[in-house]
Amino acid sequence: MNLELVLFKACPFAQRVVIILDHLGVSCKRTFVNPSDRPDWLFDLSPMGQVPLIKINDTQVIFDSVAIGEFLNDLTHGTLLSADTLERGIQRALVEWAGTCQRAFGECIAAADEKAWHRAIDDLSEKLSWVEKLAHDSGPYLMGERFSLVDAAMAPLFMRLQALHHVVPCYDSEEIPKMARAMPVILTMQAVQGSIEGDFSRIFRMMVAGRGKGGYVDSRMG
Ligand SMILES: N[C@@H](CCC(=O)N[C@@H](CS)C(=O)NCC(=O)O)C(=O)O
Repeated sequence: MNLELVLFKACPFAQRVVIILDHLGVSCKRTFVNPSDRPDWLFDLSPMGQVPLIKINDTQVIFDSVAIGEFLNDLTHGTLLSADTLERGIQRALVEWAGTCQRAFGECIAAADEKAWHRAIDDLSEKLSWVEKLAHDSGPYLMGERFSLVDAAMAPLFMRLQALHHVVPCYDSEEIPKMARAMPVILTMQAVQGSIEGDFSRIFRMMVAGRGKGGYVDSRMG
């Protein structure tokens, strides 16, 4: 099967797919698109012209990182979702929820001032508390012994949270012990480390400048 992933360089949703591809050992061509100059063909392949999308044998397309992740896992008879029906349902719910957390993170780096920052960080903490609540008591990964689609969905957010934490403290490990336990394990995985091309701290700086120029986080970046 011939696969081609269409992505933006710093898109956290596309990064999930890169992690899954690498973890499963699936080879796939990558086509980068400029987010500020999206080609017309992107809108022919994906309803909102969003990335990621994956082309299969140049004829079929699957859009949305959640659907692509499940497709790749099915394709390889992978173990990124639990064999247990109930556990699999919870994992799927968390993969979806990770997207909501990711968007809440975007509001944090976009905060115009301190008041907006506190509002955004409180909202993110509240959203992350659901991941903490549903994560397994024992690790090393969020859902137990095995790396799962939940870890792949949260990895790009963990990378960004860690970068933000160096600039402005944005979480208390004692309040999120299960995530704090899984975060370093996930972030040091080869598939995660290799999922962003280039220096992530530079990319993060650009993300903040793009979303929140002159705002609370940007003004603290020095
Ligand atoms: N639910 C989608 C979200 C994808 C998404 O928001 N992609 C962003 C880039 S990170 C995008 O294409 N933004 C352009 C737009 O929404 O117009 C997924 O999980 O794939």
